[in-house]
Amino acid sequence: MTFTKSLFTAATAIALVATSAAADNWRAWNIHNDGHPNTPAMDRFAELVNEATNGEITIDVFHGGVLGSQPDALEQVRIGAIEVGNFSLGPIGPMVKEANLVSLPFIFKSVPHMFRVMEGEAGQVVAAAMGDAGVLPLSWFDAGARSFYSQKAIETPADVDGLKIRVMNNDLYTSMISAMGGNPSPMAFSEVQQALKTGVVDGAENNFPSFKNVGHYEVTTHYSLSEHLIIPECICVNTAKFNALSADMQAAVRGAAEAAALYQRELWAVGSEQARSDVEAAGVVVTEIADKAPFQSAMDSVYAEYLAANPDMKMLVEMAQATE
Ligand code: BDP
Repeated sequence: MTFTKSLFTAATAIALVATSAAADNWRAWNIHNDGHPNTPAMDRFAELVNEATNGEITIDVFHGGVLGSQPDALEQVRIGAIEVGNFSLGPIGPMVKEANLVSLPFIFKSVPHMFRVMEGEAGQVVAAAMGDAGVLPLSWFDAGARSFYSQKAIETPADVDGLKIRVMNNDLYTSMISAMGGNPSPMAFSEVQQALKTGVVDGAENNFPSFKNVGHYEVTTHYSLSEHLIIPECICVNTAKFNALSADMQAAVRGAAEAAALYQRELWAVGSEQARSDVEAAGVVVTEIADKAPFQSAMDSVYAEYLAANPDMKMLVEMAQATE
């Protein structure tokens, strides 16, 4: 009995040593720099993971997109070369069909509506499909709404006609711009400021914090509140890496991601107001659009073509639209 017990104790001791020797160091991708709400939120995520796992998992967060463009980094996380990151669901659409739900213009009525959908049944379908594809979402970040900016106010879809507009990599966004008569130009985020400055594009679309933080506002005169896309972001982890963790470690990492997301949403609320007033103070004219119906009806053809090509997405779209 004593012998068995001491053997057991010795085995446990060896196992403990082995576990701490195998402490896992993860790399996290973040496209944003200091001054953007997601940067301290990702730092907080790393701190919380370290605490909650007693240092068994440590995370180095690489800010400013230094580990690569968003489509590249997504592929890296999918194959496990980078463990985790803060991603927009926009560029995930080409990789995970279900994630494209959120890239249909005006699919959400508001940011709270987006969260209700993502936290409901439709969100579970999207999350499961992302996990199956290798990028498992652990929590959702607020990314506000995206609006157009250019050297003139955009108050109706006709104002987009003939403009070259930068979009993220996703066919739904090129269709969205084409439906208004514009010329879509998919481009990496890091190239947009220069493209606006040199006139390679006439405009782009983003939320206030991103518009401000990488200096797009310095080379643009008008920001028009079309709010055509409300795209959630995630803390997404390589699925195999996460599944290989013990149940306790999984709970610790998920809990850290959820807490970091709540922190991010607080930072976002303050930061997006601040970014708006900063760009206005710098001289950008912000135009309210009282009636967005013309923009919404300009998207009818985008929905029709999309659902004709992806009939299996109809149920998910209806589920989102039926969510109160
Ligand atoms: C920002 C998102 C970031 C995108 C960027 C873009 O947070 O993930 O890469 O927009 O437009 O709002 O590329």
